[in-house]
Amino acid sequence: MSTDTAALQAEILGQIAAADAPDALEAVRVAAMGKQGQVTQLLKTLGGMSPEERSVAGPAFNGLREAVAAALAAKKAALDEAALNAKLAAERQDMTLPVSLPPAGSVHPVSQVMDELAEIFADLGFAVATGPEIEDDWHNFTALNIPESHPARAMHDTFYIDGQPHLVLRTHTSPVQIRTMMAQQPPIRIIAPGRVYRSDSDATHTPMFHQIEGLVIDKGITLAHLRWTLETFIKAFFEVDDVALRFRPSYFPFTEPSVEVDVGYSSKTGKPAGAADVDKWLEVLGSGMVHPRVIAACGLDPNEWQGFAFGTGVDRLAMLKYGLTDLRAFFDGDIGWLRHHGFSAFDLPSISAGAAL
Ligand code: 2NM
Repeated sequence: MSTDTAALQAEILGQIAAADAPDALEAVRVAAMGKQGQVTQLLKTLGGMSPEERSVAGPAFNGLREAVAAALAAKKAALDEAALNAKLAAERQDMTLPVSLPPAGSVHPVSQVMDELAEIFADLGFAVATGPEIEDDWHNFTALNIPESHPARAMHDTFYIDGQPHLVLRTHTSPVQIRTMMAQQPPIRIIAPGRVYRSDSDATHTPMFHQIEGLVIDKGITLAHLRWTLETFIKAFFEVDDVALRFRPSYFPFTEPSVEVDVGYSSKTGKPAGAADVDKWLEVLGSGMVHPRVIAACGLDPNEWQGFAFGTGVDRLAMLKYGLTDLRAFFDGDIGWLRHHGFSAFDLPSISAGAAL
């Protein structure tokens, strides 16, 4: 390398070292390696040299070009890293600082009502049971005395899993009761809350909705136990001391006898009421004595064990208790609706407040 080339390299590397910002470094790069840059111009002179001159100057000039390019790249990386570190330092937030605003989220009315129901039934000695939302047709239908030809099995009600005709989205939470009866010995006292699915969609039906069902299996269980349990539950849930109930004979394949329960309602208070104040009836529950065939299907002797079961819609209970009118709004995820109708996460139902017995 000639002294000229060595001097030029030292000069340019000095400029690179002195560049303390990306635009200063870019100016050095253009002055050295740009079209009119010193290194570029020097490389162009190779064309006019004799082969002997070029065999000496060529490697020297290329060495210069490589040294400058490497120094530029190293300096650029160092400046980029310094810039990133400065940005990160400026943006740093202390996540351990206490929040200055109250939490903005709220508990959905369906979740609130589910919690209230679990609380009420826990006080009556019921455990919460859960099960899969994708069920096989034996647990969802057959064990519940719903034979192959029953209309509830028809395609328009039930969502079937593609290519697996024995699997359905559960149409009720009753299969949880079946699984419980098969897994544990009586006495059984459970509630089964959860999502259920039916192919139905209009102003009062959504293809997914929430149910809660209850089951008691023991010796000597009668309709009187059913009646007391439902009356106690309705009073606790609606926070009233007196309630008129109307038990109407009905039909479900899985109960015999089957009973639909209407709650006496006072339009004046907008709440369930005692007989003297009732001016309309609302149907709120289906129930009955568990069919002996259902008990037998679960491997229990129906001559030894009896029980009652009931079921109701959680979404509908939430509408009645909290004066909500549009079922579809429940599942829109509209943050304004949630803010207005939601509940504080700290406002858990308890015996001393809210849904108390
Ligand atoms: C209802 C109405 C009546 C019910 C029955 C059972 C089981 F598994 F024990 F047979 N579970 N749920 C039942 C009875 C559900 O919902 C309207």
